[in-house]
Amino acid sequence: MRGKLITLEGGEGVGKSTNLAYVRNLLEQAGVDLVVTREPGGTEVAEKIRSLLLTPSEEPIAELTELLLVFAARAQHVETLIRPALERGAWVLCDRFIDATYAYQGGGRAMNLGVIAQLEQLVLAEVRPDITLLLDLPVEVGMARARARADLDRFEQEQMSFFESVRSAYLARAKAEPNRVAIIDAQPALEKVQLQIQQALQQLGVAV
Ligand code: Z5A
Repeated sequence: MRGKLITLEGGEGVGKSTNLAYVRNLLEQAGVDLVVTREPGGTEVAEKIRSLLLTPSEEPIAELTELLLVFAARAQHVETLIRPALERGAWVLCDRFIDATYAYQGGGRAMNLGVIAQLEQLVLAEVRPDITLLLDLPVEVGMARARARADLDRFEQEQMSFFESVRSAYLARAKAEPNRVAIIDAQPALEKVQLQIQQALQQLGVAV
């Protein structure tokens, strides 16, 4: 039987890395054969593209270049890692995926959603997330957490209005697909966030 693709999404500082470890642990305890990966990245070549995307450079990266790099990394990731894993029945837990493109390039950069949809169809074909956990947080809270954690990458150096657009685009995706996307309030203490994650996975039919 084909495996499930579970994705974790959200803006800056929402706690994706922290909660990815929690979801991984829940699924492994449930005996799931699990592949854990991330975007952009997840394979040797895609990780090289990630580094191009995240490292601040003197030469600005044009918006279209950024979009195509995101999808180039994804094409490599889907072809060589995600689809083969799903086809052999493994589950894939991915830190960011297609919703991030609609949020960052579609929302943050205001790029044409029709173009994104065409690239989505070309690159993903039949591969779509079964379940998405959207960690949601007011932008100023997330930015304060991100700033306290480490140096800011190329995206994290954007203006607040960029992140407000990212957040709105994510919430619009969740509203459009409530059976796939669970909104998790990422503001309370970690235990409360993780309780919501556990409940969402149960409600979405993932037995843990
Ligand atoms: N990008 C794109 O533009 N288009 C695309 O299609 C894709 C990606 C796929 C890389 O993402 C960038 O790529 C991303 C968009 C772009 N933009 N950026 N930046 P990334 O996922 O690798 O980068 P990230 O957003 O920095 O993710 P992260 O490392 O998982 O960070 P995080 O969500 O902030 O998680 P964290 O490090 O676990 O948490 C942040 C801090 O908050 C940390 O100190 C925690 O201890 C703390 N924390 C977590 N939860 C709590 C609670 N509940 N209370 C208090 N403090 C907490």
